[in-house]
Amino acid sequence: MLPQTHFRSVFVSDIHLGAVGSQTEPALRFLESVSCDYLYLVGDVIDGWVGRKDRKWTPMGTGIIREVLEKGNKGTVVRYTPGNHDAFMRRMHGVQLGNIFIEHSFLHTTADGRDLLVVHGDLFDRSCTKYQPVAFIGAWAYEYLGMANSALNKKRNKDGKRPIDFTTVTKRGIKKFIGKATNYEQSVMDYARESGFDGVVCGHVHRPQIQICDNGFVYVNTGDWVEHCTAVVEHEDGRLELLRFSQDSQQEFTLGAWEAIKKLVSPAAK
Ligand SMILES: [Mn+2]
Repeated sequence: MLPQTHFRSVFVSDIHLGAVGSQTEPALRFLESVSCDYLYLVGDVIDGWVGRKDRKWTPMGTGIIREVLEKGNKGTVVRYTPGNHDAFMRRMHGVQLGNIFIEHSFLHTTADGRDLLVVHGDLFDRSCTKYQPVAFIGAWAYEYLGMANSALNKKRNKDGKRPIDFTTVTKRGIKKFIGKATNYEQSVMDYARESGFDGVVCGHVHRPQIQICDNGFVYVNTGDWVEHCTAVVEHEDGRLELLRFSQDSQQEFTLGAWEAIKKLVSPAAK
């Protein structure tokens, strides 16, 4: 077995297993090379949209599923928030299979105490929502974000903080966040910030990014395994780092082959 590097958390999304163009082998190599306390599958991991002709499930795809199951068996908490390409998995929200949890969204608290909303993010993409009536979007948003929201309120309650009225923020506000913001990133950030999170981890748009805003709010996009081959890791001290698989080193994979395309040092603890 390859030597594994340990991180507190690993976030991956948009592997699009089964789709032509999925860089399944580098994704598998990456997952095999890391161990972690928390593994977040941030949606579009399996691509259920692919038609018969284009179908391209490979043994590597099976390898990824097996690797995820194995990590779960060894004690990693696996949290899977399905996306629009693996929306069939959304029917299983609330299901726990061993150490694998399937929910629409999660609250992840970093080692340095930041509360992050983890969600695939297609809800905030106007091209996915523009033909839907407001009432539908509101109901969808409420269910979709409910798990992370109630987890945040439970935590705030424990910390002696006032609960956040998510019904108002989510049901009435979602159209505002989706409709008025200039872009996807801004919509996601506006929603998460107004909902009391300290940051958001999403995927969906295949634009890997770590961005720290003025008030320390952090926007994290895990990128994808079609074009970029990226993942985000959380170190033991809560630092988040975006990693990219280097094309040149696909033959002999080691963690040294990762090019840290942006390193994020956490802002001072709250
Ligand atoms: Mn998506």
